[in-house]
Amino acid sequence: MRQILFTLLLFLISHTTIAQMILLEHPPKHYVCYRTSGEMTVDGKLDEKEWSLVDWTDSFVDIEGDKQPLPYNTTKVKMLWDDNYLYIAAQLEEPHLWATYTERESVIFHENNFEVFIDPNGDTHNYYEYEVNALGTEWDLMMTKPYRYNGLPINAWDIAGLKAGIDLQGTLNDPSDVDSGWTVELALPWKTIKESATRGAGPFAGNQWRINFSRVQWRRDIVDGKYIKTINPETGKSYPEHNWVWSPQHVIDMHKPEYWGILQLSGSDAGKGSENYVKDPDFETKVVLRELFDLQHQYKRKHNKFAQTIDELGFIDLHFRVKQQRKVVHGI
Ligand SMILES: [Ca+2]
Ligand SMILES: [Ca+2]
Ligand SMILES: [Ca+2]
Ligand SMILES: [Ca+2]
Repeated sequence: MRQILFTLLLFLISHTTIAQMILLEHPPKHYVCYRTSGEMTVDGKLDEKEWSLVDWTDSFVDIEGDKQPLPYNTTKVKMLWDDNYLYIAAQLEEPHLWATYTERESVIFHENNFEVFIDPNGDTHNYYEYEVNALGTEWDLMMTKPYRYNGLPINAWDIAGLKAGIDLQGTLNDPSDVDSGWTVELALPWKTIKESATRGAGPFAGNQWRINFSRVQWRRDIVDGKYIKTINPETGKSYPEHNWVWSPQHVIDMHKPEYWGILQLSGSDAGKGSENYVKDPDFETKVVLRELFDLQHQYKRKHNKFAQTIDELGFIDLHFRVKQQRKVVHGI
């Protein structure tokens, strides 16, 4: 039944503008997150034994995936969890450490930063965003929905109880030398971040949450011993920023949670056994349904109402095609 539903949906949608469908060919990345039983000191230094027991993610790629060149600085992440926290460690290679924002809730991505996006129940609504720079200045917010569905950013929302540590491997805002990079270590309390999980469910082994990481990187020049954003002589303005991410979004938009990676919580302790990633058997069906959801919203923007029939969404020869598809699927 599951396969038939998927095949039918795929067929219905196969001749429309295909946005989400790229996920069928390029599924989101995934990470199996093991438990830590040790004391984690959230100071940006990844010298806890538990960190050495778990793998890094793949290095980040451009937000648009293989349409763009690979980033010129490496970024990667590790994760661990216990009953109280989700721990995240990020290593950002950076020859020129640069950060000036010191005010909490600044728009941190106007400078170089590291970002975390979490959607506990994967429904693409009620999700969190966290940004931090090399000074440890933070911006955290909750989104009711993605911006394209008129979602609201709730900046007053904070990750209550968050612990964050930054460690610099070099000198900040000093272009006279070449730095190695910076590390970010975070402990996000489940008590806070589980609030928008389905029925507020806490973490449990086998649970899967949607998560992605982004690094914003600006082109920079050194003028009079200081960093400035590189100006495009054709526009007189700075070049657009690079967006480097763990799981590619395929478009320049982090606010598509359906493209984010998948975090699977393991019941095993780090270094003791390994667990396979378990793919959601409904993954493909959800991709197709989200495409229909997007098409409906596109239709609404144009016509100020949702389509009442599938034909209105552009499936002109639907009945013929469904009939043909039944022949293929059922032989009738
Ligand atoms: Ca530490
Ligand atoms: Ca959600
Ligand atoms: Ca906030
Ligand atoms: Ca430096």
